Amino acid sequence: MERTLILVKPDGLQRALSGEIIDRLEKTGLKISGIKLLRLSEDIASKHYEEHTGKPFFEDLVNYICSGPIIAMVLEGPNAVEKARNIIGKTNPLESPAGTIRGDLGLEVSRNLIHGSANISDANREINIFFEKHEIIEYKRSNEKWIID
Ligand code: DAT
Ligand code: MG
Repeated sequence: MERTLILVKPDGLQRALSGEIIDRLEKTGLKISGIKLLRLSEDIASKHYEEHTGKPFFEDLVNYICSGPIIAMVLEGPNAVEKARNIIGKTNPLESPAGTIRGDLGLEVSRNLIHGSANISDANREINIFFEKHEIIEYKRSNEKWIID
């Protein structure tokens, strides 16, 4: 089953929106298979965002993601990557439609509350940065047949 990496960014926690953000994703039927609170080092943050190295916003991005605790989460389910990205919205909250997390809860691209992996290969790479194998738990939910055909 497909997995994606989600981060509730520091603004999400500071604004007490982590419950709301997780709620929206969890209610889709995607299953939480790993979750933790952590504060990123500059090294880990730079590794996570390595595709953006050298861009004008890179330093601010790394400072922001390291500025407070975050929640890292692995979500699992059919098309988990694309489904989570649809719920999250566009990179810039201003361009994100109503009904999406960034569209409903954010104003600026540099305070966009949440990260979700962009594709399956990014998801695998990012999950490996944040989670050890034993921190991802495989389990069945009793109502799974009502969520996944
Ligand atoms: P996403 O988080 O939607 O995958 P991305 O990978 O293009 O977006 O960029 C990573 C993060 O970098 C994004 O969530 C917010 C920040 N960012 C992207 N473009 C930016 C810009 N033009 N100015 C400031 N921050 C930006
Ligand atoms: Mg991205």
